[in-house]
Amino acid sequence: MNTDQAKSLDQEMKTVRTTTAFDCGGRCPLRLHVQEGRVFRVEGDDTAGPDEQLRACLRCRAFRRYIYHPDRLLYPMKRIGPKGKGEFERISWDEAYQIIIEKLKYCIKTYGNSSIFLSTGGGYVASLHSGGAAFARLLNQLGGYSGSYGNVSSEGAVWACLTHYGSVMVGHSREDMLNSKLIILWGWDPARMISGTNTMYHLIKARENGARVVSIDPRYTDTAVVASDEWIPIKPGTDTAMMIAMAYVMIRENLQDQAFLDKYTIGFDRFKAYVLGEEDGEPKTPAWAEAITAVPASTIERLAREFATTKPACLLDCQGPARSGIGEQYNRCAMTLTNMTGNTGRPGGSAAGGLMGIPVGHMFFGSRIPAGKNPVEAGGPSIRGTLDLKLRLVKRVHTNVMHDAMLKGKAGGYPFDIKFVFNIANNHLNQLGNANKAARAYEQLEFMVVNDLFMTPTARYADIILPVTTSAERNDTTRPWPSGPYYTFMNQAIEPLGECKSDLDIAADLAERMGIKNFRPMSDDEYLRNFIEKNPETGKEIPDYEKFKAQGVHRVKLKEPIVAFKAQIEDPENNPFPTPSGKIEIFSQRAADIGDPENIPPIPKYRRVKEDRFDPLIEKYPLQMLSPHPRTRTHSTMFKVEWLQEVEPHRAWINPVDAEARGIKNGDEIHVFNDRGKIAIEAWVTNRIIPGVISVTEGAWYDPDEKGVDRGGCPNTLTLDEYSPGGAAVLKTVLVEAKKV
Ligand SMILES: Nc1nc2c(c(=O)[nH]1)N[C@H]1C(S)=C(S)[C@@H](COP(=O)(O)OP(=O)(O)OC[C@H]3O[C@@H](n4cnc5c(=O)[nH]c(N)nc54)[C@H](O)[C@@H]3O)O[C@H]1N2
Ligand SMILES: Nc1nc2c(c(=O)[nH]1)N[C@H]1C(S)=C(S)[C@@H](COP(=O)(O)OP(=O)(O)OC[C@H]3O[C@@H](n4cnc5c(=O)[nH]c(N)nc54)[C@H](O)[C@@H]3O)O[C@H]1N2
Ligand SMILES: [Mo]
Repeated sequence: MNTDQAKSLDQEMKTVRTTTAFDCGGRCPLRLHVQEGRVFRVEGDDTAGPDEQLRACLRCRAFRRYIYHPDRLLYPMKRIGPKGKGEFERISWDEAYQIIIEKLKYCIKTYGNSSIFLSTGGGYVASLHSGGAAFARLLNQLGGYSGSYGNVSSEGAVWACLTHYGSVMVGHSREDMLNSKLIILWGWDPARMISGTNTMYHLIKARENGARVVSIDPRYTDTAVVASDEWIPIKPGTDTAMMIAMAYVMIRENLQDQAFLDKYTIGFDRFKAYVLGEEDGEPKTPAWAEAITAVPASTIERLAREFATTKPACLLDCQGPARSGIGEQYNRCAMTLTNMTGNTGRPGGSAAGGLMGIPVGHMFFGSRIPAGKNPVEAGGPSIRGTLDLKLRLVKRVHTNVMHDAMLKGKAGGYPFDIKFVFNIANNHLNQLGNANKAARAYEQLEFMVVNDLFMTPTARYADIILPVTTSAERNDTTRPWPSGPYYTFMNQAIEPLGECKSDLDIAADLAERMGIKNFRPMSDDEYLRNFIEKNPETGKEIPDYEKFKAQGVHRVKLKEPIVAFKAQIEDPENNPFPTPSGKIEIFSQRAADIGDPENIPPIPKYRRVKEDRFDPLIEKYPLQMLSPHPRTRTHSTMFKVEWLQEVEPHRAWINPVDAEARGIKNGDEIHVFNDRGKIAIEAWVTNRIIPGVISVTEGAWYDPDEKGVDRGGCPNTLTLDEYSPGGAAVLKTVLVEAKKV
């Protein structure tokens, strides 16, 4: 290339600062290099030195392959074959809108507004173009809609945190790990699942700084491989037993921080009575826990002593193990241990609770489009401060049973009969429990619209599919999960591909055609400027909108690391905990008032549940199945990107003991099955998982063959569509068997 050519090339090229808005917990500042209207290269953050760099992971680095994937949907489509077969034909936007509006009006008139179900998801989490809020706004102006309750990620942890602390802001900013001497990662694998873009950087620094890092997980996780000093394998669903036995050791050896407990908590005596066996005649000794957890009693004793005597120490539980039969108790027990060791509210410590949120710009997370009030939900019971899930489900269905509700409606005890579904930014057939039942539910629906970028397993059941843009094709703002602390600006890099539109564009088009005035009163830029400048938090934090837009990222300068409940601990008189007692509630009267002590114990407890390792069903289905989040995708998003498929093929982790007993060799095709379904998948025989447990990452696309075998290997073909007493989606408590094909 001669100099002139290079120069002209240079002039045509531009670099656009943006990020993705996938629901992976991170937000990576990206530079999209664009030439002649096409992104030709993706680079990561160059706006800070190593301590502050927000380093993009493999998924964002493959963003170009996602934007230009040959399977991207580029035009509106109408189903022409049987549901689920994926036979569609291209139609115009006009025709698509006309069909949708006709059907919407018909369903509202014939069955009422409650027959319209709006299902949103984690496909896109940003301020302006998030489809959930745009469609809620549209439907509210048309008389309302039915919806679901229960965050599929974290409802168990949310319930536990509200019970225990009265707040979900239980996190420390990540650099506070550097103040720790002992870090216990209890069911948390941040090297694989992003939980704040630079979390691993700070964890590794903390270890270099002398902290001992322990991973407790049925799998030898990626984090354990690269950053842990010790791996303690444990049977799934039994963490509460180990935590309670650690409490037993601390109490017997008088290692608990009694002054902390006396000053800041209520109900420790009730918990102590349970732990010592005074309540039920069963002392919760390490030997008792060993029989449940398969963790040696000596290990439990050692860790209990270490945790109680190493200060400060942080226990980081998460949401994965809580996405289970009685998952909220895992987070409650973890919080109780951090209280017993006096680590709550202290630098280098932790409050536990699994949510890890910090109060910087959390109001800014997700959509800022005002949705308005939903007339269908008017007149419901007051749910303020309630821990009673039943009250929250008077006007809604729990997320993980929405497909059951579609099948059974009011006759099945649900609040409405669903006829028409808007599925926006989710792949729920694939991602909620019991995919075969979900397929049956979508098959019998009267009508379904899916907005997506790809022909997902859910989209195959749609009547109309509307094609959506990527974040490279529009302007928006976002922030990472509550770990931050920073905001990112997504500058539009390219024109929308094909005829793609954003969900907000689509909702606005429908609104206009249905005679709704002033649906989108501002331009995108005015909206974004308003969000930033008028928001009480961001308004203070981001002084200059134009500068933020140009830089693509705004870091919030913290004087010191954020420590959850620091104020409550330093000055309790002036800063009570937001619980009814003003203290940390190891005993919760609100939980007791629900009147179901077996399922909703007012103190944290170990509890047996259906399909746990002691369920007699284990005779028939002897393996517990885990379904961790994929390193190479965000759930099912990016599934099609070949680069990412190459990084980590979809395989079931199985221990050599279990493999040998079944004649399974590494690389064999196996079937994993139970009464709900059967998946076909390649076996990976590895000591990185304990015997009795099999692991299949979530997000692989459901793909049933004519015999009903899911050739895509989607773990939700096997999971339960149920929820725990605290509202956790029961996705990790499931028994299966595996056999060589
Ligand atoms: N790369 C990537 N990052 C992501 C996501 C993604 O899809 N891809 N998704 C994002 C979202 S929406 C969420 S909610 C979070 C999810 O984050 P998590 O909920 O933390 O993730 P999981 O992978 O479900 O589970 C974490 C770990 O728990 C372990 N585990 C499972 N059951 C048990 C148990 O009973 N006991 C113990 N001790 N450990 C257990 C698993 O082996 C796994 O290593 O991740 C976010 N980050
Ligand atoms: N077995 C098992 N299942 C699980 C979990 C588990 O641990 N185990 N974890 C659960 C958790 S924590 C979560 S959060 C859920 C996530 O479940 P979902 O919310 O269903 O997430 P995705 O599978 O990523 O599906 C998002 C879809 O949105 C599309 N999309 C992306 N951007 C846009 C946009 O701007 N507009 C529209 N309309 N669509 C867009 C993507 O192409 C994709 O098809 O999965 C849950 N499922
Ligand atoms: Mo999630």
